[in-house]
Amino acid sequence: MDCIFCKIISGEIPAEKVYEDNKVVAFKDINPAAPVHILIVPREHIPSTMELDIERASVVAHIFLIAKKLASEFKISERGFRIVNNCGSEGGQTVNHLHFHLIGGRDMTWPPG
Ligand code: D5M
Repeated sequence: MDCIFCKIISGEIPAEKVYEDNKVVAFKDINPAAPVHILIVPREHIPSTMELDIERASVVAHIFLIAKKLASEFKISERGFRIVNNCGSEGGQTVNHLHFHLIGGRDMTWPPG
């Protein structure tokens, strides 16, 4: 499958991995939007939130628990952070493999652009 995140998960292309288990992989974003910018992705190729179903939805809860753990490890838990999922072209999704951005280490603004 021609999916860049599947290739990172399999090790076919390099990435700075910061966590992995049997369900998810987390690695540093190649184009960081903040001092801490980590992507957390399911090992399974789910194209976007729109393809989630009840059988696979539990991976999202797992991703949030890993985000919490990484927020502590990367020392952004005390001041706060943002978890972002972009879905579809108007949502700003550029890689069609479900992923959550963990972003922190600076003040955020609202609404996002
Ligand atoms: O976010 C997709 C994100 O994926 C974007 O912030 C860049 C990042 N990206 C793309 N290619 C790579 C590689 N090879 N390593 C690490 N990070 C990568 P989206 O929500 O789809 O706009």
